[in-house]
Amino acid sequence: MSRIFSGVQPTGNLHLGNYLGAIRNFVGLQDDYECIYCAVDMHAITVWQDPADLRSNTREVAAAYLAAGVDSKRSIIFAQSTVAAHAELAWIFNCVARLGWLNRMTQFKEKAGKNRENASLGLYAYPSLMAADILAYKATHVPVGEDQKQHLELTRDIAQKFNNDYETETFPLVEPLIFGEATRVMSLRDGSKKMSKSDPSDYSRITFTDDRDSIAKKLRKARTDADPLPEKEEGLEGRPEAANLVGIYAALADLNKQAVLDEFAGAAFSTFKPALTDLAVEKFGPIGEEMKRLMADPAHVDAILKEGAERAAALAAPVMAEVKEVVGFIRP
Ligand code: AQP
Repeated sequence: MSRIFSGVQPTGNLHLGNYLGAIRNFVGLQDDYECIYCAVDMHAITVWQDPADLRSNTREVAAAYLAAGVDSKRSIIFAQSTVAAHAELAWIFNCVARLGWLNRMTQFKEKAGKNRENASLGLYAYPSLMAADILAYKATHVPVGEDQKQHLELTRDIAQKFNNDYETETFPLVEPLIFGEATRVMSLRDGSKKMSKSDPSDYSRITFTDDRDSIAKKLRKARTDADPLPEKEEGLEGRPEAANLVGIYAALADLNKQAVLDEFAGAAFSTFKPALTDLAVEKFGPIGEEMKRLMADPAHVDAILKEGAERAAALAAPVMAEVKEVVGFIRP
């Protein structure tokens, strides 16, 4: 059976983009793959995290997985920092990856911004740790949103260079799994920016913890243009905010965008937004409620994370033994 690895950073403000682009897809994949789902706390600290918030947000990511329907008996749910293989393999990959490759990573450029000299070394090396996350388990498929495509290409480059340099076939070439109608959910305030946890405006995103009133308010305030919805999908071109809301509706309703337009062609946003609110409350609301219920029992979440860490460590152990042998580390 092929193996899946994916992760979400416990940086707070988990949102609809994280759900539609990644977490929701994790659930169905459990039928066909052995799945490993991680709260990537070591990635989170590449930018400053308050320690108490980090602990709580790590449990929140695990709770979001469970609430969305990940089954902790079938799949592995754990926190990255609790399995040492991630850090160990990341160091080896730091010595395989080339500076030139990392210099091209758009996420680093976006997150470091103008003050590049002040960014952490960890933020720069982020894609190398991500490659280690996946390859410590020889995972072959990685469900992610579109924004992670470039990092996965780098994972393939690292695997290939490692295999070539050491003349082995240790690592598989991973395949991204990017699917659904909302692989890149955009900010509700600006259709040119992706919905993101770190956007200073809470109105830019719908979060797992939003109730009906907040969802309604955020969608009411969501930026749109003045035209009614078009008849055909091509009519959404050049209308990023409209395309975003139609995409969110399609993903939540399990339809394609054209099917949504067949229902709402000619409608004004004053009609479409309340319909989208009802749908979001119906589909996303119960997941947030279940996440909050799970968060009220941190001991239960911790027990799942502990068991997951043990299972993950057992899968990574033979891979790390093989890698150390290949690299030439002695194992007295
Ligand atoms: N807007 C999005 N649309 C679709 N998928 C998305 N993902 C993130 N944003 C969107 C997917 O969610 C998974 C987890 O993301 P992450 O927490 O590891 O990091 P990120 O991509 O950096 O997420 P954010 O929310 O944008 O956080 P900040 O603001 O810290 O940068 C990934 O599979 C990602 O593709």
